[in-house]
Amino acid sequence: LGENKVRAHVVAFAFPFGSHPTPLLHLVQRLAAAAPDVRFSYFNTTNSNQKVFSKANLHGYDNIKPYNVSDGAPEGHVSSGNPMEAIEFFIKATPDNFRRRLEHVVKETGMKATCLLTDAFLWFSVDMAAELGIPWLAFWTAGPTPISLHMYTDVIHRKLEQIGNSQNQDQITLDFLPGMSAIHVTDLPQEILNLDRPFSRLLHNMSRALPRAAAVILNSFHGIDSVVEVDLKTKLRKILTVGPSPLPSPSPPRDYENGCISWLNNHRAAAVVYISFGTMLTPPPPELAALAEALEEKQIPYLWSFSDDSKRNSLDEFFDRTKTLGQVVKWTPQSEVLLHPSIGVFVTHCGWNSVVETITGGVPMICRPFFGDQMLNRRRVEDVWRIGVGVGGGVLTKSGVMNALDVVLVREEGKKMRENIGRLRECASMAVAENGSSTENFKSLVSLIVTSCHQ
Ligand code: U2F
Repeated sequence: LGENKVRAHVVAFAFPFGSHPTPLLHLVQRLAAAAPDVRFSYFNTTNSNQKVFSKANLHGYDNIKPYNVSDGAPEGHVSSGNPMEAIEFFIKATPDNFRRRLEHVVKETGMKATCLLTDAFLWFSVDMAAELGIPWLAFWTAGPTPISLHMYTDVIHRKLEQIGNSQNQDQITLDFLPGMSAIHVTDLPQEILNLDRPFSRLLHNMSRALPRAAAVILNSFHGIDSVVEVDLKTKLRKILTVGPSPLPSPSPPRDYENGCISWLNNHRAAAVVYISFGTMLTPPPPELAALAEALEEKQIPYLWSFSDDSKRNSLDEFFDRTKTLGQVVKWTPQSEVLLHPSIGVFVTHCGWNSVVETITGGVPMICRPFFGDQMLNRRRVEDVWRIGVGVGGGVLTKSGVMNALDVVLVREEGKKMRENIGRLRECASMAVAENGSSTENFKSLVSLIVTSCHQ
């Protein structure tokens, strides 16, 4: 990168937990390819940078530079294994960790930041950007429903106070909010219901800061939640849906790592169950056992992404017995897996990236949500878009999984789900086609970034 040609300097701040840093890096990669003479500095904690960059391929992206910031954990601290502990240490370290690194980078490169592109969670960026006189671009890694509900946190609290204990919480829907009549109070994330914890306060502060962002970017597409999208437009200065994001193509192909794509090639169309619970959680052992028993009893081929070694022991015998039936791997090239014709159903926790990837692949879901926005996504999937099914009682049981597998793979309802997902997939491909809404929004984003150096 010829420094004297560089016009703008985009500084990206990652939220270093779960899958958050990866979609931000993908967005930075897309932007870096579209604007080769803009410099991108990507800030993330040391640990998370190591993980993200070991999977990413930055070959050819000379205009992206990673930088480490402190994760806030006290020196020598031994983790309790509770992810909230690490999140709270990190929150305490912000914004100073990012601010100090930014000062170093500006000194080292002689280039002022011309724009902050940060995970929306890092709401303090709005003040930092204002101090620097540059725009804040907030990247929301989940769907339109949860961001809208965060913006309505105060309204929801007032309404729930009014209702008091007079009604069974199970029965109360959010029909007083635009596009939310299908959502139940019991689907709401704890971070909206209970504002006592530092992480909830972070998200509450975010909801108040977002209207000041120059733009809010979503890995979503026009038409998936139209009423919510229209309503969000009245609250935010600019909303740019830019998904589904094409992944920067890896080289060498990731399949070389464990051969799961070649394994899928040997299976009939829509015959295989794909299982993954994302980057942050593994179901408790009794649920894992129930899922395994259902697969074995039904003799359904499976591809299982299982990265938590501490919980894998309990299934060792099952994996051994079913070696010819299924494959268990630590990591799959998931978006490619979901595009493979042999996949018939996806057992998922309903993380937003998984939902978008499965829509792109046209694969219906069996949903076992755990926390955050996952229950909201499950509700849309099952009751609104009708492209998947939950499991009876909300937890994985042998009979519940067997029934859900029948619904999706054998019964008429499954066929209907595939038709419905086909329609959403069509919306997604229209959005990313030439002149499609996501394509045009992405161009607006590039232009915001390129012109940020003239402000
Ligand atoms: C948090 O979600 P997660 O990171 O747990 O789950 P996803 O949003 O579904 O993202 C998982 C990503 O990891 C990829 C997969 C997704 O892009 O393709 N992956 C893979 O490539 N190979 C594998 O073997 C397994 C996964 C949070 F918990 C959710 O509630 C939020 O919705 C989400 C977004 O904010 O972040």
